[in-house]
Amino acid sequence: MSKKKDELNQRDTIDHTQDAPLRTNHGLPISDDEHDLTAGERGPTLMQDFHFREKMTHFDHERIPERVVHARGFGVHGEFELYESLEKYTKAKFLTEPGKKTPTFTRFSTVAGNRGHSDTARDTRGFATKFYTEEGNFDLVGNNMPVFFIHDAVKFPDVVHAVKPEQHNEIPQATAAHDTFWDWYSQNTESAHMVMWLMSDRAIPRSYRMMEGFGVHTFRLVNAEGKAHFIKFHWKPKLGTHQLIWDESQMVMGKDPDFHRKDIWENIEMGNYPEFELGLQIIPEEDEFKFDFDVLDPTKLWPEEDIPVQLVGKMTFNRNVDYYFGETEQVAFHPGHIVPGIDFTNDPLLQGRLFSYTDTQLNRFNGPNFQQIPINRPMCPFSNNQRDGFNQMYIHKGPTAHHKNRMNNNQPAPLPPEQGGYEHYPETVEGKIGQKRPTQSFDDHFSQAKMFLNSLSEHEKQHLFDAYSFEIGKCKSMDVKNNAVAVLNKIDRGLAEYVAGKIGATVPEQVEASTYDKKSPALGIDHTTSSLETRTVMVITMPDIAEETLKETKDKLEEKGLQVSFVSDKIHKIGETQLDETFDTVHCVLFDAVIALKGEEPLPAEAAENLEIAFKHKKAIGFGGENIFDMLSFSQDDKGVNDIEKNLDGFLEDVKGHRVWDR
Ligand code: HDE
Repeated sequence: MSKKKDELNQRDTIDHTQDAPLRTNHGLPISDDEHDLTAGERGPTLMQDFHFREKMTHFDHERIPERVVHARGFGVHGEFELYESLEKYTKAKFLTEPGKKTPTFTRFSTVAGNRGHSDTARDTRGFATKFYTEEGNFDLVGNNMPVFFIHDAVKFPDVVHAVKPEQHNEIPQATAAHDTFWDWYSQNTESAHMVMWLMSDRAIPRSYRMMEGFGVHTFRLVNAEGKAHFIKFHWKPKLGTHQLIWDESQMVMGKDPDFHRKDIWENIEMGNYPEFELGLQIIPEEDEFKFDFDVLDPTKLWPEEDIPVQLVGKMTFNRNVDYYFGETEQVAFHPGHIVPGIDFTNDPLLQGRLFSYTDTQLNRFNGPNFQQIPINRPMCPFSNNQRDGFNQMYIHKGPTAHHKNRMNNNQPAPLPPEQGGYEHYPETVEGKIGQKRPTQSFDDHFSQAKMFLNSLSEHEKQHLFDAYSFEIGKCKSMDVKNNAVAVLNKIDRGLAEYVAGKIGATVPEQVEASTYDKKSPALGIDHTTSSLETRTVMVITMPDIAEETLKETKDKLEEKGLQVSFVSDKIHKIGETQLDETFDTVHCVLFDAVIALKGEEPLPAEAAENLEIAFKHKKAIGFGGENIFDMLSFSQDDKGVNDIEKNLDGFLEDVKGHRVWDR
């Protein structure tokens, strides 16, 4: 075991892969780690067994409170590289030197479930990135949806209480499909737009590598001359944005609760580094009132067709964590961690977040020194007069800890803005104190919800209709169901009627649906890039298949970037080729496509089941060898079913298309 500085990150590490004697935390070598100290071989245990006491006490304290929201998460290291200087808009150094590389740490998360829940629950995904810049840490604490449930921070505890398991019985886990959430929804209709996103395919991503990220709030970029622009941050995945099917994601929750974290972990281990481009939407301050949405309202998005997303740099995830707890669990994000050249706006939700994040860390870490934990420390030098507190990690040398001192030449001294000291944007503010929002824009809860619906393809729309039916259908109270449908009636009559028909609710007589007919094609996900890269294929393999066929199939698929698993009824070798998995250890829901290679022997029932489910989930299906269709409800004439010996390209085309939607 050796204790040293990690060169890349200047972090303290202990390398447990090296040989080292077992010692207590105060350094004493231990000679027995298996038996408690007792008086006599069969006698009582002694209090003086300091090793037992230390080991057990440490174990008893191994957990810290899980995050009150976003408890389940997965972190990855990366690097951000800027394409071109943004000095026209900002003086932030990591955004003004073309080609500059900034280390990052990103934590993806689900919002509602507990830490031990499963990855593929229908939920918003957190997408929080810490940039370790030379001017301090900049945290972009975003989600995979561009809007939020509320516009006033004071309502956050209410919406979270409503979506979390109900207080009397702690049921249900990690889902909005219950009465308190839909009761919230019907009484707080500013959620109408965000809930559209939550009921859409965006809420069940195929992979953390295949979803967009959004900063949600409007921030300000401020350049060296003090000129400000309103901006929104976006992350665009190079692999495109892709979804699971709801039935499939429910099955994945059972078959592999770690589906998303495994997917990103394994791809980084294989060197398939996921890439996301950073995008900016920019509105000059003088255009603040030119739109039919309010730039300060986080329940509204800026349509990309009107305000294009400019791609300004790329983040590459290139390293997994060494220690989940030390890095992913202990990372502490804060939307208030900004650097010169980036500033806040008066978005009331953002302002509320600026309070909440430090407060929550005080609860998680039992004191203010969590910033000193390696994953949270800036990589640039830092110094101030803050001292002491629980778990102080540093030896602060010298007698002074007060600002305006002569004893230490007033060090550490503030830096004037010209030399890089942070200066708040001198916005002129005027107004009467009160608890009102601008009614025209903030009170329009349905136009953009309708725009979202207008912009989806037919099958995305159908998924959304079914998601509402599932979620509201899970409620027990007929009042709650009727009230929720009454809100849908204000967005779209067809949606309200469909859901009501499915769940036995009543549609209000009066049609009140929004007439907003604008579309924003960027809101659908069908058009996004799709590639074969890293797509996974389950190859069902019968024992009498020739080894040559296996090798050939694997080579051809891997050549195109696909990841191949041979699956059979038991682990065995065909020739020298080792089969990877069995029907017990994997299932078609964990793959993008399925191929069945059949010889003379009949297809086992498990193989038929996997093929049927893959077909139902609209996955590309390939076959080779003897007729596989005797036991199946579909045939080779169905869409997305290809003989890979005759038409491998057809199969690959279907895999690339993500799903065979028109099957
Ligand atoms: Fe958060 N949020 N949030 N949030 N949030 C937390 O902070 C909060 C909001 C987001 O991987 C908590 O450290 C309030 C919007 C992410 O560690 C807490 C409000 C967006 C993460 C908190 C919001 C987010 C959090 C819980 C409304 C998208 C996970 C643990 C005023 C822009 C970060 C923690 C990670 C976490 C409060 C709204 C994103 C309690 C009060 C909007 C990605 O402080």
